[in-house]
Amino acid sequence: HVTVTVEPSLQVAPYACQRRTPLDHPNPALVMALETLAEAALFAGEEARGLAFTRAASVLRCLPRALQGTHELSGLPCIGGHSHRVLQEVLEDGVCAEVEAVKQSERYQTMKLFTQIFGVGVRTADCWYREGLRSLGDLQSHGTRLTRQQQAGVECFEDLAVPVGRAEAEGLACLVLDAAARLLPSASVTLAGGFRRGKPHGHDVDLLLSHPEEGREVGLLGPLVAWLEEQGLLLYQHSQHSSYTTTAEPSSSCGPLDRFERCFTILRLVLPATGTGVRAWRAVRLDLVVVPHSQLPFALLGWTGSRHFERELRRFARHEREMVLNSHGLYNMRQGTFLPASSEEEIFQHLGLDYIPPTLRNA
Ligand code: 8DG
Ligand code: MN
Ligand code: MN
Repeated sequence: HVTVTVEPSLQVAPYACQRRTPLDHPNPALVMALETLAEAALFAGEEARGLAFTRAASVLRCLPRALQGTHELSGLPCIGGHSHRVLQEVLEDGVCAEVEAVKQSERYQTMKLFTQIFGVGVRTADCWYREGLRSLGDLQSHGTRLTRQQQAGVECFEDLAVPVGRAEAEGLACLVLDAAARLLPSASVTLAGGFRRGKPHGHDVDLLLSHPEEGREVGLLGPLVAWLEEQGLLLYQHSQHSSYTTTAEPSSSCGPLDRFERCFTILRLVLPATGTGVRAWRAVRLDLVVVPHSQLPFALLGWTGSRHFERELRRFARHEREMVLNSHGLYNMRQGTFLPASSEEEIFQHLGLDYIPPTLRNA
């Protein structure tokens, strides 16, 4: 007799914040193809097209098994005609000609290089590309004017291209916690960003500083940064003051930017002892964000990512709940009130969403 196994049909909710998306998933080639096109669209300044590819890629990221064929795509949300063709080609031929052409193109490779520089966004990279610049060497030989931040980014480029390991990130979190607790007893430090989602590597280290007593966190960052400087650990820093006011109209339209006091740094990460003649440190990016205790669950949710998961949470809040979510709070537009929360779980409850733990937010 014959045994026929029928794979259960794939069910995917429309918003990424309604889905459980682990770090490792069974469709890496398909996801990579779509994410390359998403990136290329952003490099071309076509944000809507980029978002469409990102949404399609995110749907594939959450599938529990490998996609069997394009017949399975019909029930899935967010897969447009273009994404459909790309997926079909990768399923049938292993690669998609359009994706391969993008990856080979001078434009894509140069934009990828330039936007990887700390302090360089798509617009700056695009200007440089149109001026004919193609390499870091070109920036120097053409005497391109760089901001202090970009200058530091170019100087540390090779170091910053090396991924930060989890142990290194946790080491930095401990270093910052020790220093913060000496300056302010009971200060807390939380490792957010990709590491909180379970990623083994990251392009930077994102730390949230707080204190269990509201208001005590004020004035911590300056002395902390000064201490790092005294230790000779600071290669670059720029700070921003808090610009948060409760009277300001809540907004989720300003992208991932929030109004916390923060410091963007490049730190000298001291490496374990090695042989003679080997440099004993490496430059790494560290973001420090100061958060009042009452806003900590919102900041934690906002700074854990992924960026797409955050964007979807905010879109869900606005369009499905008439609420505004950002890293400071959750605002109910119908009632005209802020909804406080003492944990991430409570924020999901307010939104009427099943709780998604950090390791399943890799949308
Ligand atoms: P990686 O470093 O491992 O490459 O990935 P990641 O940790 O997920 O990316 P990230 O670029 O470090 O961003 C981490 C999260 O922090 C992401 O969800 C977006 C968020 N984030 C910023 N900047 C800001 C900001 O200014 N305000 C808020 N609220 N969030 C921000 O990166
Ligand atoms: Mn990060
Ligand atoms: Mn960051």
